[in-house]
Amino acid sequence: MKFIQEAVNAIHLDGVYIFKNIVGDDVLKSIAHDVETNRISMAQNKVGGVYLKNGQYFHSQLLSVSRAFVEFALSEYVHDICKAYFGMSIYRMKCHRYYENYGWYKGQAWHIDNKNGEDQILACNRGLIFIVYFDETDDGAFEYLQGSHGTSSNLQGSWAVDRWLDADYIQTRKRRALGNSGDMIVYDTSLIHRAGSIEKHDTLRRALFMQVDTDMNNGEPMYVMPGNLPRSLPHLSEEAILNFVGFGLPCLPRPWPSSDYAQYLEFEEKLKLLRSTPVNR
Ligand SMILES: O=C(O)CCC(=O)C(=O)O
Repeated sequence: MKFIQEAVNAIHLDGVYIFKNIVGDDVLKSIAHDVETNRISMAQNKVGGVYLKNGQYFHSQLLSVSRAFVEFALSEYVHDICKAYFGMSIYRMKCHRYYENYGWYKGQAWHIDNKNGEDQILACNRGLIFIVYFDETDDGAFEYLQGSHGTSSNLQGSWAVDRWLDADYIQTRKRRALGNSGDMIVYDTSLIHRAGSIEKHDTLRRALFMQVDTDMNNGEPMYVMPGNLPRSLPHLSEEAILNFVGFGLPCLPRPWPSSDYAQYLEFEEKLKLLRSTPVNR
C-alpha cells in the first residue's frame, strides 16, 4: 500500500505516475489472444473491434471478450489507486479500449480527457486514466506536459489545447513516456497529453486504455459477458463491481469509435503493402 500512496502523491504533484512492469505478461498475452479471436465481427452474433483509416485498430468491448481484462480492471491494485486518489469508493469505468497504432498513424493533438468544452456530455474533472504498454514502446509513445493538470481546466476546450499555451510552457514541461511491456501509466484526467506520432513505417504500438471517473452520470455502453464478472471480490463488494461497470447507470448511445467496411478495406490494403516491404519480408 505504501507504493500506491507514493504513486498517488506523484499523480497529485505531476499529474502522472508510471508503474514499471506491474501488469503480468500472462495477463497481456491473454488479452492479446482474446482480441485476436474477436478482432472484427462481421455477420456474427458477437462483438468485435474496428479499424480506422488513420492507422488505428480499437476493441472497446473487452468486458465481453476478455476475462483477463476484467481481472485487470477489477484488480486490487487498480482499485487501491482509485480509492486513494479519489478519497472515496464510488467511481465508474467510463470507457476502455485495447488499441494498435500503425506506421502511418500521425499521433494526436495535445488534449485533456476531462471532455469539457466540445464534448460537455462526458465532462468530469475528477478521473484517472490507466494506459498499459504491451511491448517495448518508444516510437509513438505517450507524451505529456508534466504538472499541467493543475491549470488545464482553465482552458477553453479539451482538444488542441496548445492553441492556448505558450511555446515555453510546452517546451519545459514536455516528457515522453518510453516504456516496456507491462508498464502502466496512470494520469489525472486533466493532464495535457497526446499519443505520439509513429515515425517508422513498421512500428506497431499496442496498448490498453481505461478511464475511471467519479461522475456516475455517463459512460460508454459496455457489453458484458456475465460469466466474466465475479459477484464480489475480497476488495470489492457486489455493489462496487456493478457501479464500476455501470449497471443501472446512464450511458451514451454509442461506444467509440465507429468505423465502416471501407475503412476496414483501406486498412487491409495498407497492411498488405506494409507486409510486402523488404523489412517485413
Ligand atoms: O495512447 C496514448 O498514448 C494516449 C491515448 C489518449 O490520449 C487518448 O486516447 O485519449
